[in-house]
Amino acid sequence: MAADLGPAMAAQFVAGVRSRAPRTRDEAIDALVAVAAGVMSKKPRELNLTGNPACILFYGVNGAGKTTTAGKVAFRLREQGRKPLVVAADTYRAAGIDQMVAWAERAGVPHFDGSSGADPASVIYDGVQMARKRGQDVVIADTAGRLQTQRNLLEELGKIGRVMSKALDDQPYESLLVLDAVLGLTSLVHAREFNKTIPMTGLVLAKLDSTAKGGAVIAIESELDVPVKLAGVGEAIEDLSPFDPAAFVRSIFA
Ligand SMILES: Nc1nc2c(ncn2[C@@H]2O[C@H](COP(=O)(O)OP(=O)(O)O)[C@@H](O)[C@H]2O)c(=O)[nH]1
Ligand SMILES: [Mg+2]
Repeated sequence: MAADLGPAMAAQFVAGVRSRAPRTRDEAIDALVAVAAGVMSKKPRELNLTGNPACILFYGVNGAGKTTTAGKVAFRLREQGRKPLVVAADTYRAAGIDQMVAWAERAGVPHFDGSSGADPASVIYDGVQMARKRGQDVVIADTAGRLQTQRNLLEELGKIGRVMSKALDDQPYESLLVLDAVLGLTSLVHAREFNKTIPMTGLVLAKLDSTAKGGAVIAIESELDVPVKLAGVGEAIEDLSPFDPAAFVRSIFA
């Protein structure tokens, strides 16, 4: 656990718990929850879906869970009576588009597909126009995996963000970095670099059902002030959950 928190955050937890002088195990857990609440982001954890159309952009490293989460969110929003359009903008590989299309079909929502090799920013721009034309009120955009060390791919993501803002006449949209709970503190390095590239409004913590506990998000929230807004809790379409920081802290220290 301490490894996931990182040394600075772990020290802060130890000091914070000591100062509360817990006498029982339950009091110690309550103290951990209180310390976590003090360092984690206070921004709202609900998705802001007020735009016209509302947009949710997913990005992150390969295999983090972007496409799966986009499919789950499409399904959830459709169930809630929204009219999502999925935009398959992982144009880096043909399989990237196919995977998003398969999830959109599972979710029962329409999709707008980039062609293999197309400029993802243009695909997303066109997707927003398509959503307006068809009366779809939420755009869910999937993108190719990229590493924080791949300069050109990071620049491409920066451009995607700028084009998204332009397509939306500067209305806010959800810009979500998807993190794999299994990656531990490596995620902090990813989050720092992505956050410099595109205005980030939230995090998704995927694979929270795995043996990994994802404690690194506490350090990420503390340093960057971006809240985890969604958690992936399995591979099925309904395996998406809101993120409850207190429950999360209890589960990682239990
Ligand atoms: N157990 C579990 N597996 C997940 C979750 N989210 C994604 N995965 C799996 O992680 C792998 C990569 O997911 P994918 O969405 O393709 O990642 P992407 O490369 O970021 O688009 C797939 O095998 C998914 O089934 C989750 O919340 N829990
Ligand atoms: Mg993908």
